Amino acid sequence: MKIIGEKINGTRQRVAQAIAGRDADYIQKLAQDQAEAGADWLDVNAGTKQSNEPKDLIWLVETVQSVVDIPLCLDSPNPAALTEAIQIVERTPMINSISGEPWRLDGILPLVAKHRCPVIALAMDDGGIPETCAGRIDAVHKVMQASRSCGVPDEDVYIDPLVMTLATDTESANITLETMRLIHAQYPDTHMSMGLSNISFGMPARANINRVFLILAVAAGLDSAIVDPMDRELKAALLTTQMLLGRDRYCLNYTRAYRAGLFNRKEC
Ligand code: THG
Repeated sequence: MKIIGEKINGTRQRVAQAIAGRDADYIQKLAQDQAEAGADWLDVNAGTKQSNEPKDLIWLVETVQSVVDIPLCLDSPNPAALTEAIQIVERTPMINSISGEPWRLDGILPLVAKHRCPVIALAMDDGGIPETCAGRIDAVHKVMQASRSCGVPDEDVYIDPLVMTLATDTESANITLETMRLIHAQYPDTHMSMGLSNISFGMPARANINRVFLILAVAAGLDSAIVDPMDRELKAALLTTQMLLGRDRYCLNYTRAYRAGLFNRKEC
């Protein structure tokens, strides 16, 4: 299971402030904490208006990669911002994201093919986010047809079934999980990723919802996610799930984490 750290996201108010005020210390602490917690990639999302985005994203990339050596996940729909950011990254980044929207496929897929980056592909198209599984799978077909025709191997594609908050639709987790099962059956060589914390926007006790949803999603085929890597209980739940599903040889990861104190209540 690959973890993408979610914290450096300009839609979070404190991060938006830090970007606007060029507060490198605040961003660098978020980067170091997530890297130490074991993140495989760090999501960087400038969250700003299109005109500011390239320079804000460049500043974030430079600020983050001067203190950590894990790769970045460049989170932007904007081909111009991604094109600039990819010139200055020190390690091959993940691109977040493409979708079935032609302007994103045309603007971003050539970058992905040229730099051989892993890429997140959203299950949506120019009609927006489909409400049904069938609509989301249709969008995935469009993206996969385009990525294959650009020579991007399926193994480099992380399909995102899309997670909407339960607060506005109590079926939203079911729709995401069913979409995942269909994707897993039809595109077995791709990976699957999601923005886990979206599920709990506007709800109380968010960490609890995120944690249980992660377990259900892993059972449905999720092998990567944008999450809070510092949530120790989330990590404990994940290790336990992987072990129960037979994905932890000799229970090594679980027992190692136990010895390292992950399940120690005091420290949770
Ligand atoms: N798919 C893809 N990329 C994405 C999303 C997605 N990028 C952005 C977003 N959705 C995923 N990232 C976040 C980041 C933070 C939160 C939710 C999604 C969030 N954080 C809370 C906060 O900041 O206060 C609480 C969580 C916490 O305590 O850390 O809500 O769907 N491809």
